[in-house]
Amino acid sequence: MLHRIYNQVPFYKTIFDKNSIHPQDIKSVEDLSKLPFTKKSDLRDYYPFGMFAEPMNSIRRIHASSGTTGKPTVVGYTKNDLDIFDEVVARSLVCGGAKPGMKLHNAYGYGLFTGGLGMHGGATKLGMAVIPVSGGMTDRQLTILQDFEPEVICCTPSYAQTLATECKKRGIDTEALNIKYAILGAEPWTEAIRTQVEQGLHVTATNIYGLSEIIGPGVSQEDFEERGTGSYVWEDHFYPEIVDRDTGEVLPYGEEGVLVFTTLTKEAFPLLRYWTNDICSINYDKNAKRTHIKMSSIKGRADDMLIIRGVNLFYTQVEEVIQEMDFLVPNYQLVVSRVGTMDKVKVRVEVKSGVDPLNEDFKNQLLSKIKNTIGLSMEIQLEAPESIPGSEGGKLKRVIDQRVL
Ligand code: DLL
Repeated sequence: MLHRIYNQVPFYKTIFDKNSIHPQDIKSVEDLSKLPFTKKSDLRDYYPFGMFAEPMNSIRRIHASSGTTGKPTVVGYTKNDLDIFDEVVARSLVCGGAKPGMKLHNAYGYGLFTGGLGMHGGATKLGMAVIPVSGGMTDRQLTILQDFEPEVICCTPSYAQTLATECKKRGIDTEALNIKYAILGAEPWTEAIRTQVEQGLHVTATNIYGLSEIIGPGVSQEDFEERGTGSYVWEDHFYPEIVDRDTGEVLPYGEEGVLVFTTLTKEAFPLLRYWTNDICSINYDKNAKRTHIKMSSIKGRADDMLIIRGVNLFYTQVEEVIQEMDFLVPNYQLVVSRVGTMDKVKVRVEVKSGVDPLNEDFKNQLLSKIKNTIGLSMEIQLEAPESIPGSEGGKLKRVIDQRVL
């Protein structure tokens, strides 16, 4: 693969030559650390197809992920890459509880986003009946959940929250639904949302992780019987490293840092040491069912980390505190603003039905819990149930940044 990359991707040839490294010098995965990282900005520089290692007549599909700024990142797949994609997603589905013969309600968006078609291909390979609902149109989603009786649903965790809330609002008895497993990913989420979704939809909910650049969904997946212990990385295809976000130094297992992947088998869009910007740790779990390494859930993206009065903050940390407050549901939003030179965070979070949002005691409880665990004072605004906008189908923006930077 290294020789192919060297000869067919000008970006990598330059990198190797500039660092006086030849593909022959990389004799093991450990030797990869001799190479510099590949970053999203490098991909942008070669927009749209300049990073492809195969000619267009070998490409069978193109996807793109829209970043927060500028042009999207474009990725391509050969026939063999699509087979690998199907394979890792099929594995992920099994890991999440799915079996051949079951129906998959696929509520990830179809289109340039890798979620919809990625899950679709893997489920087909596994022998499931795919219902390609795509995201949004919640009324129709609920009808299909009731009438088509799928056993498995996949969507973003925030959209699963929306579905749970809407079922409750409409008096749909979720215990009577056939749905058993929810495979949720594409954005960070914590145990708070797992509890809400599992109780709200009567499912076993697991985490699926991935990114377009590496393949799409199905880079790693949590096992339905080992929830909360991390997600298996399909490391026969994607070699993970955790590196220090400032120095780039490879960190030992168990330490938190930036997740970096090298694709080992991809043809059209191979990447060496791709800097995902996602923060987590990796480790082997000796008591696990499978032998692959596990990655912890993603705390957030390095570029989404807020620095508030010198304290680093990921929104998932607030979500974790919400989990401990039995009067709250994890429907929330962080509003960041600047007063003078001071950044301020307001937490808007919904109370459970029947709880008074004006209850000062509850407000103070949350305030001091956040102060004690995160080390920051935040403004708290408790809100009535169903008053904070949730996901309408895709990834949800939890942080509203009002600062003019
Ligand atoms: O979100 C692929 C995907 C689709 C994964 C469906 C899972 C399910 P992108 O649009 O390229 O691809 O976004 C990738 O989303 O770098 C993470 O920051 C975030 N992300 C994806 N899965 C998770 C997860 C798809 N389970 C970016 N937990 C990644 C936390 C996630 N963050």
